[in-house]
Amino acid sequence: NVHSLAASSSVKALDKKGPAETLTQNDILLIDDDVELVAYLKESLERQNYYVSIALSAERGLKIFYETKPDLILLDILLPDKSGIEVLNQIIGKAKKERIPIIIISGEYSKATQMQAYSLGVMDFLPKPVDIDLFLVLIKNRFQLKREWQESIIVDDLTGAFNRKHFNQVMKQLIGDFKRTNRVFSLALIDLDYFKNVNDTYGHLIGDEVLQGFSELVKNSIRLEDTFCRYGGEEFAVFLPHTDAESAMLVIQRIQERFAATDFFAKNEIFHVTISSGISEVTDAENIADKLIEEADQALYASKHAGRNQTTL
Ligand code: GH3
Ligand code: MG
Ligand code: MG
Ligand code: MG
Repeated sequence: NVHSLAASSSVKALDKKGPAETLTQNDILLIDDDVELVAYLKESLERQNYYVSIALSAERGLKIFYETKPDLILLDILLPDKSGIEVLNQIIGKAKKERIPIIIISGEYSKATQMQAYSLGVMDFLPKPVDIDLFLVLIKNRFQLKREWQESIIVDDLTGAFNRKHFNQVMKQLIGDFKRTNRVFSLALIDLDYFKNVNDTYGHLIGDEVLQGFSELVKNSIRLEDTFCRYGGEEFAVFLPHTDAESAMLVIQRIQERFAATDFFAKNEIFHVTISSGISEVTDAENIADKLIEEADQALYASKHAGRNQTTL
């Protein structure tokens, strides 16, 4: 398993992947029973490089929605099996939570219907016949807004830790500080031990709870000026400004011991999870980010290799 750690060698691989790649979004779900219009809209959208899934009924639309998680939804009101308002009622909660824009396109645009749709939280209601230019520019705007929103996110949903985007920002900022003031800072990389076993034994939801419990513990164990990030799966990082590696080691070891002593409950039993960590400290002004990450990664690897539940400097 030490091997798989090296293979997945976390940080560098993740570092290469810019936000643009993870933010790719062009999947549109079109729910409408007007076959001619559907064909025309699909063709127009695909010419703008969107990918369009088609549902000619409400039932089919709901199925695709739950299975594929589209980035934007176009919804007709008059559908053969049930009303678009009913569809809206079913999906609006999830759509709002995940910021999936829903645009109503309907030949039934009475005030009452529009009121219903807007009250449920729809932002756009386009009457039929559709003006294709207005339609395309509206969609472009909605995607733009969504992208801006996504780019503003710096906190991980599950754990409340900062995400990798923020990790990179903090790294940059600390390096800037170091170059100006020469004050030391440290980086700790933390990986949960045998976490796959936790999932396999107790299930993914319990695994999620362990990640949350761990994150709570870390947040309660570090100073305000320290930054706790999740940059993938069950791998975390802590930046400790104005802290040398020895002091950082004490902080992380305390977390390691407290976590190992934390009781988790599932399947009528108590179980424990441990962490392995690697610490590095900024030394000279060249290649700071790469060096810091590489050294911490190597130290983490050493912790794993030496049997886990430990911290290496
Ligand atoms: P090692 O001690 O070598 O780190 O072993 P490991 O089992 O922790 O390592 P491995 O990388 O093989 O497994 C990591 C697992 O973490 C696999 C993946 O399914 C799980 N995981 C990643 N993210 C999440 C998550 O958000 N929730 C849950 N429940 N599991 C996750
Ligand atoms: Mg219709
Ligand atoms: Mg891992
Ligand atoms: Mg692990």
